[in-house]
Amino acid sequence: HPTSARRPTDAITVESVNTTYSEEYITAQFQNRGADVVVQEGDRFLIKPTIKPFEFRTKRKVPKTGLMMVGWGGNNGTTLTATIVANKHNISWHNKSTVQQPNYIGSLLRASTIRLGLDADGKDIYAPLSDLLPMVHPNDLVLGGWDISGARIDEAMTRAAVLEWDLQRQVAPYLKEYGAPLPSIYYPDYIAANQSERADNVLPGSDKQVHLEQIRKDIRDFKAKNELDQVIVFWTANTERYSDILPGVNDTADNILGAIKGSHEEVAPSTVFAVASILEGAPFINGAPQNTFVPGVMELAERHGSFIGGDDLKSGQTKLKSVLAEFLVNAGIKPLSIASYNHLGNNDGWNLSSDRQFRSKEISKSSVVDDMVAANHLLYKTKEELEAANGGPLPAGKDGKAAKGEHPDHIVVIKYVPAVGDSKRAIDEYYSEILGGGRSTINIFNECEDSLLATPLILDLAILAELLTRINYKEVGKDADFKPLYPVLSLLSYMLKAPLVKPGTDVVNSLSRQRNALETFLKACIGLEGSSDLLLETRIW
Ligand code: NAI
Ligand code: DG6
Repeated sequence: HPTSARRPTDAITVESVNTTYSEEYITAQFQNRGADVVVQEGDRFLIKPTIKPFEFRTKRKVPKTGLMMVGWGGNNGTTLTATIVANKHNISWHNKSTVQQPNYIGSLLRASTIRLGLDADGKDIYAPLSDLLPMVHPNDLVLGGWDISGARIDEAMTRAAVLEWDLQRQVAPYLKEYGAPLPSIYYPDYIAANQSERADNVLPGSDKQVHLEQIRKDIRDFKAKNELDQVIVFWTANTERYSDILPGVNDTADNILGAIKGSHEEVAPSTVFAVASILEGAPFINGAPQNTFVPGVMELAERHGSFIGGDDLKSGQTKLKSVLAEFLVNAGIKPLSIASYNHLGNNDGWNLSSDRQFRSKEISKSSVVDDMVAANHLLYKTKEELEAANGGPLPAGKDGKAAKGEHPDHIVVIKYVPAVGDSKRAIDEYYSEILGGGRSTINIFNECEDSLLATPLILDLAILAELLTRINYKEVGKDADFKPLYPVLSLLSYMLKAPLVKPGTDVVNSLSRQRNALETFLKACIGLEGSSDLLLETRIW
């Protein structure tokens, strides 16, 4: 299948004074064009275009990379493992109507393309996104990880009940060779009580420092045993409750290390994994919604220059929302309410049927339209505008919280319905104001296997995170030497519901802006301008 085809790692060559190739590096000059805006009296804007020269340097050698999943025995972990095995061994399988070939459909890197420019006949030429820079092929990822459930990976795949039986039957012998996941950290208070019956593979004791050391050792051992150059650690375990942010406990790097030493109750398993990964220099990505990255963890990542990314895979309903809400607001239509329901019957749904875990998911699913609303003050009055109209501060809302700017009502409901298994049903209503007080209602019903959407995202995140560790930059005229990117990998936002960003910078939820950022960055690394739809040659004589 073309999405799993192995392509040359030097498929794209740029011939330009801006781009140089050595055996070790691709080096590119890039002009970062922006604009400084001053908002002046009387609704006027003064804009000064800016240009900052940069140099990007990418290591060309693709490292031998391991992917260690926390929650390996879950639906995502086992689906990912079976998918890679099927692609690697070219295993096809019968479903009720056809013979299915393995593929990587749903992966931005493997199954989407990028426009490179025009050929001699003026026709657009597209290449797989993964051709832009040398990247790990998913088939080459060495897999491993942890789970609080001791089921072997083949047994866990059967338990997940995601894949067609004929595929399960054929990949099972390969999955059996992986054995069982490594024992993991289980603090029962963090996930739903209904998960306790599968927790039969847990690290003994309650000493969090001992747990931290064990996870660090697991990462080192996995790296050594498989002779890896790089290991990515990925949280695809159950959604945890939020940790309380407490001064002296998890607010600074030193405090979070101290809190682990003192086995403080507000240190979640996912935070221990994040800290272990940071201390081992292994990029850590959080595929679930909880606040693993408490302020102390962010500071620790910065201190060690160790890469982190998150939160929560953006697979279906939220991805569509980030497109639809933007379409409406950018079309000058005003969403008044967005009501999102879904029900599902897998173990994730069961865990989320517990209030505190649902709350984590509700938060990550709810923030996605905020930046689109903030971008259009013609439709949504800002807090300042409301206060000016009110002639003073606004009263608190019905929920007792401080008043904010105008915002559509937005609700998120998730229910557990065992019968539908991994096949999630998502129902959304977008209710909007149109011309002259008219109303528009858009209803959407989506049904699909959750884990088949999530698996390609995990691959994209792991492969991109690895790539971003190989890219260094220099601000020309300012930096003497090349340096790594900022540790919070906000370029991964496309795949994440509540993107983690550099503190003090804005979150971008718009899917098209997220893709554009990634595309522009990867192009910049080979000395190409960002993607533009100006198509000037089609507009002029
Ligand atoms: P799952 O419930 O099938 O798998 C989670 C696995 O984590 C289970 O095998 C469980 O035993 C294990 N686990 C729980 N706590 C653990 C710990 N402390 N250490 C190691 N293992 C632990 O869930 P699924 O469907 O694979 O989803 C995984 C995560 O990804 C969930 O948090 C979910 O909310 C999130 N997610 C899933 C999406 C999807 O479309 N499937 C999309 C977005 C996020
Ligand atoms: C129920 O909402 C289960 C969740 O884990 C979601 O399936 C997952 O977060 C994906 O959400 P979305 O909104 O991207 O479809």
